[in-house]
Amino acid sequence: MKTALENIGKAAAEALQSCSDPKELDAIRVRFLGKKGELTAILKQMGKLSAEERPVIGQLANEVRSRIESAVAEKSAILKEEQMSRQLEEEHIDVTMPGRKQPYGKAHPLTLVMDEIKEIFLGMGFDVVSGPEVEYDHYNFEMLNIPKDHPARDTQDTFYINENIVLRTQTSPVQVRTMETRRPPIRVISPGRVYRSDAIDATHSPLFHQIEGLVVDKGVTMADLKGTLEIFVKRLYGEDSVVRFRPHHFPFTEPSAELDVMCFNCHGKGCRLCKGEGWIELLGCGMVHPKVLQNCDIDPEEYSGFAFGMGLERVVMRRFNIDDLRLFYENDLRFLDQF
Ligand code: 2NM
Repeated sequence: MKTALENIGKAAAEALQSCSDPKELDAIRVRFLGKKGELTAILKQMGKLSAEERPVIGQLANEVRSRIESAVAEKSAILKEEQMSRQLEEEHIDVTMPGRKQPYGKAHPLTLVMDEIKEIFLGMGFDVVSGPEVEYDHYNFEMLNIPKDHPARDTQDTFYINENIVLRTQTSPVQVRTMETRRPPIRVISPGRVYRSDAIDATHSPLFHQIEGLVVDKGVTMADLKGTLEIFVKRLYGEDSVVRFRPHHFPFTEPSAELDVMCFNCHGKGCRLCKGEGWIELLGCGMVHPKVLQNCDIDPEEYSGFAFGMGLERVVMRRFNIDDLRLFYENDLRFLDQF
């Protein structure tokens, strides 16, 4: 029995020696010290011993037990410490390491040119106004003197939400709202997204951007329109730009015109850029129709105004020599990085 106890002590010491993780340590503890463990099994046989042997073996058994217990406790402390230093090593942060570089984002080409155009008009005393993209038929058409049977109202062009509500096809409804809520003098531009039910190709998109402008005051004339827009074009395309006004028709202006810029590539001779025309169409404009003023409760006998509208995409495409407008909406960084 003495030998058996000594063997248990040795076996426990060896097992602890090679033990390297807390689970294994627990198994060792149970194996040697547990209720069904090896030491208990031996002690259960104590009854068979003689009265002289019993205290000797009893003492030895207690010694072996406490040796194993303290060895287990010691090992447990060592393992905990190892675990802690491993964790510290893993979670170690090198505060001297350089940060990961975050590339700067940049403004979209449409935003760049839009900001430039806004800046030009702000410099001439215009306010920038905005309004809803989901708009009442009333503001998008009715108030602008676009009658029910006008081709511009055709479902081919307009996205209808329901009978009375559309996605705005131009930003003019914003100007109507401005005329309703402000009294002259009014000088505003309304840049923003507009929607038309077009098939997508290199020059058409169901979503594009417009900048429209409006001036209403006493004594505003076609000369103010021409002067303002000529200054705008020279600030946008350079002081040596040449413009011309061609008669046109819009339901919301009378008279109406389109403004062309002389082709800066061929100076009017005709080339690929201007498709042989020598001139590039830039915007539509005109004197606000008396009916439109009246609709907004502005007396056309007392006040007059001019308005204009242009598409942003075409201006940006010419500026950066971009041949496909779909590039604006694809968010491909290889494209966007170039501006
Ligand atoms: C254009 C062309 C001509 C225009 C008219 C108005 C309003 F609300 F005052 F009547 N806003 N914008 C206008 C005039 C827009 O776009 C080609």
